[in-house]
Amino acid sequence: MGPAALRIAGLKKKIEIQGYKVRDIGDLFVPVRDSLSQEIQDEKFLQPLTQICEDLCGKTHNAVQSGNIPLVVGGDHSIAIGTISGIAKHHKEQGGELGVVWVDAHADINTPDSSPSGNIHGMPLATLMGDGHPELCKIGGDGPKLKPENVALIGIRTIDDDEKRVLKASGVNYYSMRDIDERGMFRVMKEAIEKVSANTKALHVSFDIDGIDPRYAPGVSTPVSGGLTLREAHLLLEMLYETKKLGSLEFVELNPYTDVGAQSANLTVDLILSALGKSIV
Ligand code: Z70
Ligand code: MN
Ligand code: MN
Ligand code: MN
Repeated sequence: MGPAALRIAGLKKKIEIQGYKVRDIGDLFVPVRDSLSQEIQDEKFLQPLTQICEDLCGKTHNAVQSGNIPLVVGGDHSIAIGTISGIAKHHKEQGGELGVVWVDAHADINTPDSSPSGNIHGMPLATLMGDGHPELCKIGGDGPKLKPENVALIGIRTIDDDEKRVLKASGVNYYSMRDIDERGMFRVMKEAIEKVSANTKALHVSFDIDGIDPRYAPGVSTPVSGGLTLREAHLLLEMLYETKKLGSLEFVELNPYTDVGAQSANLTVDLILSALGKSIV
């Protein structure tokens, strides 16, 4: 329902006003969840998610290869496996590396071994770095799609016990809500951008709407209090745009069913515009 809510909120028109040519290639084919067999449900939808991510990987690869900026909207954060695999494949072909800023309340760095839930939306970051279900790790070609030093995780505030160990051992740059409290978003983002830009040709933002505080964005499936303010989220995206290296975007986990009116959908559209260069003055 997330993409539909963003279309209704005027996403395409508002990006066009910002000066871009926009092509909406429609929804990916995603089977109706509750129509799937018990076996597939017990496997946490691994098989349909693999198909969806393979499809998406081809589409983002195509988009970046032809010089376009893919904007992927979801949908749960499992889709980042498809989105980023396609983009990273392109940069690998060009002999370059991809940097990623991952905004989230969660770290999304569980492995099948560390995960208490088994949910794949808790594993995309580890999967993209090569530690995950083999069928997901090989999407877009064998081998890791991201190097930990090229990743910055921002806004985290709820991490599973085993996942903490995985995060610390991973080498990913991470900035918790406490870091943002202490240092402010401006300084955190300056450092994060320095880190993920150092060895990379292009940047991607993977923005989980639950990274924002639920008082601004209630329309998510797993609200966690103590998140980013509206202004912090905009500043983060404005700073990313100003790098002139932001080549792809992804906004996930918008859930219109839990939204208050269209508050979170409208906010998501505004955030996308900041990432595409909209400024106050
Ligand atoms: C928990 C798990 C999660 C949402 C990521 C939560 C994961 N760490 N939830 N994004 N919405 O199950 O792995
Ligand atoms: Mn997430
Ligand atoms: Mn290519
Ligand atoms: Mn999350």
